[in-house]
Amino acid sequence: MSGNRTFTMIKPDAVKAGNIGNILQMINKAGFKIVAMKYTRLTPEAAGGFYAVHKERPFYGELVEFMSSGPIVAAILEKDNAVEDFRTLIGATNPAEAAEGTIRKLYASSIGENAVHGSDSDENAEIEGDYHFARTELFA
Ligand code: 3AN
Repeated sequence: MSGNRTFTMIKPDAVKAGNIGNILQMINKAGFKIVAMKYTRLTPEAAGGFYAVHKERPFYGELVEFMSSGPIVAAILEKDNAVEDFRTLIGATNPAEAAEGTIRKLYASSIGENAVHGSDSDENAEIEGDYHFARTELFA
C-alpha cells in the first residue's frame, strides 16, 4: 500500500530565482497539504548527511556544495499516493527530459540545479522528513 506523505526541498537555485511562491502554489493546486515547512540553510555537513546515499557518485561534492550554497525550503507534504504523485508533479531529474507543466520543466536549469527535491520511496520520505523535522517537532 502506498503512503500518504512525502518530503520536499525547494533548492537554492529556485529560492534565489524567487520561485518559492510559484512552486508552493503548484504543490497546493496539485492537492498536497503542507503539514510541516521551514525556510533554512543547510551546512555542508547537513547537506552531505542528507545525500549520503550518493556519496560514491561523481557529482556528490558538487551536489553538497550547491545544496549548502543558499537558503532552501523544506516541507512534509500529505496526499494519497504522495511519493509517486509528487514525482510526477516535479518531473524528471534532468529538466531537459521533464514533461511539460512539471515544476522542473518550468523552473529547473540543469540536472544539478533542478529546483526541487522529492522523496523516491515511502521509506525515504519518512527518513528525510525526520532528518529535517523530528527534533523540531518537540516544539510543535
Ligand atoms: P532525483 O532528485 O530526481 O531523485 P537523484 O536521486 O538521482 O534524482 O539525484 C539526487 C540529486 O543529485 C538530484 N536532484 C540532482 O540535484 C543531483 N544529480 C543527480 N544526477 C546528477 C548529475 N548527473 N550531475 C549532477 N547532479 C546530479
